[in-house]
Amino acid sequence: CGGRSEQTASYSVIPLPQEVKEGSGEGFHLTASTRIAYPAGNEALKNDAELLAGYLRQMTGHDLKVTDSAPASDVILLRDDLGGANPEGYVLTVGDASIEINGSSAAGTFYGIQTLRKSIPQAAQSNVLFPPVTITDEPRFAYRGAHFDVSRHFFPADSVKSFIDMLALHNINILHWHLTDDQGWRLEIKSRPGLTELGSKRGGTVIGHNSGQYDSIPVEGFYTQDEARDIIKYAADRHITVIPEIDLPGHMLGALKAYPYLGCTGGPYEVWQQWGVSDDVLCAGNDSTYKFIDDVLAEVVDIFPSEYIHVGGDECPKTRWAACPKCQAKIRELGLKADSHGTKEEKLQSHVIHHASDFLASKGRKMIGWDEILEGGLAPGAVVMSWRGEEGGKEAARRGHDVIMTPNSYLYFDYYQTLDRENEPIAIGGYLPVERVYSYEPLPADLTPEEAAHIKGVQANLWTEYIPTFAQAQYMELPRMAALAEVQWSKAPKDYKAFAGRMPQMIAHYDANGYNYARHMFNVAGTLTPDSVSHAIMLELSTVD
Ligand code: NAG
Repeated sequence: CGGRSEQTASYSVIPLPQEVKEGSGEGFHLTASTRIAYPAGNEALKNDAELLAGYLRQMTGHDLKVTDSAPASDVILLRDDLGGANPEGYVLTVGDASIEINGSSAAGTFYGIQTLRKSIPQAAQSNVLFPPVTITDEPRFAYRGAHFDVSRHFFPADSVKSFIDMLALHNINILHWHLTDDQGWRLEIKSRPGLTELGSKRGGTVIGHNSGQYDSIPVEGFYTQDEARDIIKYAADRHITVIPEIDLPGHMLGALKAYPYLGCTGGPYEVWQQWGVSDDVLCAGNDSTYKFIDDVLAEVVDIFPSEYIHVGGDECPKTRWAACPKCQAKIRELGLKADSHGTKEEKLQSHVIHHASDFLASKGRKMIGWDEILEGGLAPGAVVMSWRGEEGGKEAARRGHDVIMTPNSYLYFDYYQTLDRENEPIAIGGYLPVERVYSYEPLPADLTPEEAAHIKGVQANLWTEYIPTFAQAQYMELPRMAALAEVQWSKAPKDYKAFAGRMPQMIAHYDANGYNYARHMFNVAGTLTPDSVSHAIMLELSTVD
């Protein structure tokens, strides 16, 4: 085998495939002469084949040839004609002469590729023996999301692509891209140039937990529409859909800075240098606000091909609206009354969200919002993202709406990973060790099967108030993203010890990619340590690579 050593693959990967059946025979020897073949004319599989070649180069040093004329042996064969109800399902068969990955669609093939790639235990200049096997696999949930806040801190396009690579490694198929907030507007909107000219810049950032002191270090940055399209394509090539979020009517200081007439008081407003919930929000009594929403969403829909567009809806205080003559006039004009569904200001928020939803529907799109969109009445067909626990999600499911579960107590990756406050980088608060993420069960036991069918999936969120660098974003994501992946994908009963045992091989992939991760979550053998282990021990272990 060309004088190279040979490592043996292990199918104990993350997320755990649904069924792994040992085959007979010797297995497949991957060497420099192995070919990767795709059906002639199949562009999607050609792209998948090239990605596979890249992954294999990274783990073995071999630069395998990609071809559309399949040799009889020594070949990794990609197909997408498996059939089957789940478009993301695949069968991976390893024999002596070939490996075949057949998906129900190119996406299914891509997940078979991920499994194959992750079965290589370490990055080395080596051949690989893949033991004979048949793996039959498909995801538990169709929506497997990860959210990335690029407003509180800006991350350049290359970092977003690296984030997308991390998602691919974890079989995640949705990037929820949080593009706007009080601390910065990050997407070019041609009809409103002020959004990025003024709204994407702040003069500094509060030090620590809203200490009242500021660092005076400017933070700025935004994505041009071309850059956004390039990122969407990069994600699509990895079978990932980008869902943009324009957070409204609260969390809007970025926009108010540029267009103060959109606020109830008329401003002036500043791009916020601190964290939390601002009283200043879009004025819901002003016709220009509705025009603004339409104009922004029109461009968003033009850039992003996703079926769903996220319009936020979270944390919109009603103080300004209660005192604003225009908002009160609007409430009268619409005949909004307080009732068991909410106050009249909450009804007004519901009116704004209905407006956005109707606009998106007119463009053939559907709306997602945070669970606050339940207040004052849900827009028809709205998808609810349940973040303040699961209650909002359960209520929405009972009313027949689709739901994405992202309860903060299990899936907010901006929370601390350990109890060690001295040596962990500063975080927003909370305590969310990887074991707790792993323990999350997205289908609440008290829903009927019909209601539970509305829970379309699971997502973890990365808010970046306390995450100024991409290396730290990786640190907060990893290894928790591995636990998330198993919650999203695997149907097998949970077994944390077994999961921890599969982690070292995953870490080899983190290392091969140069990802930063929370090393002190692992002991020398690479097994996850319970957080009760004293920090002294963890620190000592973290120095062992
Ligand atoms: C919430 C806010 C978010 C903030 C995060 C921090 C949602 C939907 N809203 O207060 O803006 O960054 O928590 O954990 O999460």
